[in-house]
Amino acid sequence: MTAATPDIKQRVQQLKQQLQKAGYAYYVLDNPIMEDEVYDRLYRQLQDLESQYPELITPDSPTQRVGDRLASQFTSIKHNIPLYSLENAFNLSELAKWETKWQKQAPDTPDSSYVCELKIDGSALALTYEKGVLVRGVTRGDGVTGEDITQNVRTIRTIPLRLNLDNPPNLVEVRGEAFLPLDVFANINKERELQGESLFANPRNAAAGTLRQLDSRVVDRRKLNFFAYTLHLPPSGESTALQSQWESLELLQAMGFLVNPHRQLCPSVLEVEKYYQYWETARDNLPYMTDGVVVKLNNYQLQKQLGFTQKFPRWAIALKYPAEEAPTLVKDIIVNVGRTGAVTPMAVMEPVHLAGTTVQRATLHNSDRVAGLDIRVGDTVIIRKAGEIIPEIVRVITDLRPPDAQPYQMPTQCPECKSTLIRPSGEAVTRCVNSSCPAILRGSLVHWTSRDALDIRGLGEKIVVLLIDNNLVRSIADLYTLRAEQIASLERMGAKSADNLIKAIDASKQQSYARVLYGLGIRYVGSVNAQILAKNFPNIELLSQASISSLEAVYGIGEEIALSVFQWFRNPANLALVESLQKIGLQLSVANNTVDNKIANTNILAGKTFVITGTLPSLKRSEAKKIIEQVGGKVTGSVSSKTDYLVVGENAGSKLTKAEQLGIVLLSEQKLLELVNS
Ligand code: 0OW
Repeated sequence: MTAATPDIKQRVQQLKQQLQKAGYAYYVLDNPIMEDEVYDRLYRQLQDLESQYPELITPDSPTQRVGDRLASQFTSIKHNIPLYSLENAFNLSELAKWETKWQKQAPDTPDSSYVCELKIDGSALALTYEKGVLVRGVTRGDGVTGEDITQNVRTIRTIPLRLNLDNPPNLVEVRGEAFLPLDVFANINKERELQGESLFANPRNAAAGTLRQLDSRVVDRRKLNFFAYTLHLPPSGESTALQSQWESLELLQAMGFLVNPHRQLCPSVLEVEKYYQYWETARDNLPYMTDGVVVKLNNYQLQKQLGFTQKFPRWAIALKYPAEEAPTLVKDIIVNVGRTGAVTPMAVMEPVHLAGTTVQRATLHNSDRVAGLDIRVGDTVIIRKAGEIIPEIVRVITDLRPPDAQPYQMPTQCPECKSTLIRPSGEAVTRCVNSSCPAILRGSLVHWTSRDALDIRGLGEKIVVLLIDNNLVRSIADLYTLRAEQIASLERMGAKSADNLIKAIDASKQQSYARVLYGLGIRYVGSVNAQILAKNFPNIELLSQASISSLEAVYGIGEEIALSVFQWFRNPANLALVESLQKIGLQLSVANNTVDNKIANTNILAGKTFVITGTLPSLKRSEAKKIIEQVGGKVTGSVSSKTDYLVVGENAGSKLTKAEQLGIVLLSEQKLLELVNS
């Protein structure tokens, strides 16, 4: 490799600065300074230069936010300064008592102003910067020791990789709250529901769970955010040392952090009370969860004078909003059989108005949770709903239990098909494993016709149920042999709508291979993973023959997904379905894919010339050529100085020798697919 010239070095530095500035404007200021396409082009220029001159890669480069190595575990780190939690006040009179208490300890303070900050309902993080560069991100843990999750923290776009300071101090510590915006949280739960996984009960759990993912690519896709609220600078003799919390928040913002914009400097507790009362309802319109207000004495001298108890700072308090709870009667406990066969107990209750909505049902998750609560039909329970989140049953008021209430028993037979339910060892979930169970069939058909799958307009759950109940379909493939008169005979269906439905079903044959993969409903294969699998295994034969290790090797596909895909293709009923879909004419490869192929619309290899030599492990040469051309690349037959990449398979010959002499970048099939995916 040739060394980087001063011009190249300068270009790399310039690209990094431009991309950092653009990223800050986009993510922190929410005020983009360039179009996405321009950003992407600059980003790829930097990536290309860094891949040609790896010695120019620095940890604060925008290309270094998402790592591609799985963490095996997280190391424990002792915090330099403990991350204290907060004493709680549940109403304004408790706030007044807190004020009286601290005033007794510091009666003559010249500055008793407060800073009010919304209490973000997320997961606290401690960040360390050395000479302005982010070197470590640690979870709060128990406040004294946390886990080093630096790789995951780097994916949070509102956490700067380098502080926006001209001459940064040697060491800076920043604390704040990592959180999931409500819309992101809802999408994560929707994806998990579609995959038959358990749902996160609230954004706080989802944020904490995401931060502890071993694969930072999963963290990156979850789009975590971060509000900074504490700044620790090394003690510096100058009087410029920080004097107050308000100043710290201003400086954090200047450094490039996202600081909550609804903070307020309050001269006295009267303004604190107004702030608290205003946000009790106004917070419902915020795009993230809050559970109170953090009230802090602003003056750092006063904070120092008051100090800490064993657990809390004496100079701050969390003024909480009462969580919305209400009693109601359990009228019934039913079970719902999901698309994956998971049998979920559900409490049906007297309707009760809670947190702005009428609540009638609450999931009981699984039989362990039912047993834990010992919830029975006829019980009176306290249910709780904070913000937009799924109501949960907090406890049973056993004193109000009717004498004849019986402990709940999970059914042993599937309520839909009567087959015996099983509870796989080590799993909390009880399942129906009869693949022709109407509930599983119903769920899989609804999933197949859904918007992100085959998108068969007009074929919703109601008609799916009619088709199953009238024995017109027993599998996904049966949809494609339906005749208009069969549909027209269904209730509320006329000849015209039957005809439209047949046309919509037929048109779905043109949907992309990636959509078909997603539509198959393989556990843990959501629409994003389906795209990744389609790009890496360009036809379904390759995917069905792929080993677990080759699946795991794919960027973004973890162990759980790899195993699920591998096992799915070892189920004869699934292979029979794939064979039927092949005969029907569904798209089962990228080669002749025409619709909705994200690859075809991107020109990421525009202007790049490739030569392919040797036998590739899984791609035919024509397929590799097609994939390169689909993203704007050119494939020629011979190596020359104009060649950018040589794709090398088994038994590569003279082309490889020539490419090595010319210093041409060599790519394996795997690296080619990753390049195409990037
Ligand atoms: N969640 C928050 C928040 C905040 C710290 C400083 C010293 C003790 C608490 O929005 N705005 N400000 C602080 O200040 N803490 C917060 O959250 C705490 C951190 C640990 C437990 C809570 O999440």
